[in-house]
Amino acid sequence: MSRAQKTILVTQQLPSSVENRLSKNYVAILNHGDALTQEQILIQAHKADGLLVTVTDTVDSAFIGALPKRVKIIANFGVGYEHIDVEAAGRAGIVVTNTPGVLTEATADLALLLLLGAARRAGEGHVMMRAHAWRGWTPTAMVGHDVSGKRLGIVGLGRIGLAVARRARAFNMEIHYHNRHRRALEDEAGAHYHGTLESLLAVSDFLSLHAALTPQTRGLLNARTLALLPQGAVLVNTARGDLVDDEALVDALKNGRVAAAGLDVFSNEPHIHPSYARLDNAFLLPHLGSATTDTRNAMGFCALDNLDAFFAGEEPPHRVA
Ligand code: 8YV
Repeated sequence: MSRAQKTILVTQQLPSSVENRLSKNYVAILNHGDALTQEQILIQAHKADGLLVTVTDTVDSAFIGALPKRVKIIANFGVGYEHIDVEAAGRAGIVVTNTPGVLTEATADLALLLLLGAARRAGEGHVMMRAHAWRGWTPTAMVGHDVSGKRLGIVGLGRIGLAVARRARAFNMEIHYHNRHRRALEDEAGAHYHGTLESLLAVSDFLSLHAALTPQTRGLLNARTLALLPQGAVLVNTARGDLVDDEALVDALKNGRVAAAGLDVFSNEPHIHPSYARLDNAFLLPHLGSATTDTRNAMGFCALDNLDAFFAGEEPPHRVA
């Protein structure tokens, strides 16, 4: 069967250039409405040879078990794939792919935006201006925290962590990191390695999370570990909300143990912990890490490259199961 006869079911609207390329090469079942539920996907899946899914789709073992045999590949639009049970997919003989690399720079930019925004109280200032509540400049109003000369702890020095480190050096920050394995010297570029998370936390005036969400990293930052940060540290999360125990972070933001947090990702998106929206020192964005036109196009094309290779009988470039 040629590629043009293969059918791909897409669960969310994609950039038009991506949908156009998909529709040229495949029978594309597109969705320009709300995100599909598992039941809605399953109703249409019997027509599909592949699924193109996003972070909002829960692809768990029950769902995979209910997929018709015809579905042979699940191409994820995104690098993180904790929402897909890759072991269940493997058992079912379904290939899973992701889109690494193409969103590294955009996500690292956003981490710096959060780091600076949280440190310099940009969110509070913006809200004040929008409310016409600014009473004028004073020497003591809305003072924040310097970034220059501070220590930045990076949890997970992978592609995005490295790109954050490169940017932070330009802001004169000292880079520390914790990884399961120490990076090669040329990757470290002077960054200080910590063999344990605890050791990294103790020196992190700023902490930026770049670890994948796994059973081991879920709740990595909790009451115990947050208490190891220097008093008044700033936390940045562009990775996954479930790396952080929300209750513990809310407490730490309330009592000043953590001076500010810049958060782009949350547990149970889009239903964020209600306290975040009430905390002046929480600088919040709605999961914008990869949200630029070029990057979202590149993510879509990367997902299509994976599908093309698979249906050409080749190994997809970014196979994770
Ligand atoms: C994506 C992300 O927008 O790629 C990831 O893992 O978190 C985001 O940048 C999202 O996953 C789209 O599915």
